[in-house]
Amino acid sequence: MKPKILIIGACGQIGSELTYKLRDIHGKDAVIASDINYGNLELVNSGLFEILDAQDTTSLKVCIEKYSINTVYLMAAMLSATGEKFPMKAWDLNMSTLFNVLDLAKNGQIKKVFWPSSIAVFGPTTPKTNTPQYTIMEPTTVYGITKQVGERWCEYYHNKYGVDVRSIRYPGIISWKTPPGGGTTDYAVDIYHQALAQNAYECFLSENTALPMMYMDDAINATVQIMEAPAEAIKIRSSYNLAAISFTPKDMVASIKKELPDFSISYKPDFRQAIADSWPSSINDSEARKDWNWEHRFSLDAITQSMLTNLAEKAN
Ligand code: AKB
Repeated sequence: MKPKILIIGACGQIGSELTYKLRDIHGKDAVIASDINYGNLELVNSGLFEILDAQDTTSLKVCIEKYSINTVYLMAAMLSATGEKFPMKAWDLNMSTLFNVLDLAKNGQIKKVFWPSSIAVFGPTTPKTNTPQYTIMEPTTVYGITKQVGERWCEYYHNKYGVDVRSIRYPGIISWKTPPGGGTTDYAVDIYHQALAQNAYECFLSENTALPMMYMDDAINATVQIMEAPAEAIKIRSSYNLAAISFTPKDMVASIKKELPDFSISYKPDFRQAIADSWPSSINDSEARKDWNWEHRFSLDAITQSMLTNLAEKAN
């Protein structure tokens, strides 16, 4: 099957880079980017783009038919920090878009779905280090609840209706092209922007808060890899644990200081500290490594070098 791809939420942090990567692989005309508004003009102007509210079943169906789409990447979601401010909006957005896409797949209108889950599916009762694939999951954020419930529904649609849906539990993602929005792990991107702008940063998490993180290049490779794997290789149809590295704000400071020795940080934890404290500090992703050969490439120092170089070039 030659993929004809729709990316929902293409203006966002991961959606934008996924759009560029999938166009490189499958050709410009095979990938239609969509979002609820023109949130990222560079992306909008880079190829086929549709304004689309994926909560609206009819609009989604019309777009799928217009372009004969067979593969959907559903990247639109309200993340953990914003979700706590607008709990019902987060629930409605995250769940209704998933059901709309899963139902189109159930009815045979699309053949393959990618839906991202998150480390937010875990909660304070989950084993905190080297968190296994199968374990206690009692998320305490609305975002985490939507991702956990969503995983159950993905597995259900696969088992009951044969829907080819694939998913990974993203850790915090670090990138320079498009900023993240509304997440608890966003500090790990902001810190590089502020390091270049003013050689200082006020961090909203405490210095020893360890969280699982990953560079965007690794996250995009994982996404492409799981979608390209043969269906028989995908043994888990809820969502795969996925890991690269884990670090604290203090570790980041040490890494940045290797490039910018005068960089300084202060700590002012806010409501996001409680969210971070409820999540694992490291993840066991042996199932992904075994089933579809996942391997990460970027270390913290490699991320720091790439972020500082690319952000500095972008600013000039
Ligand atoms: C967030 O912080 O909410 C996201 C995530 C870990 O899913 N980056």
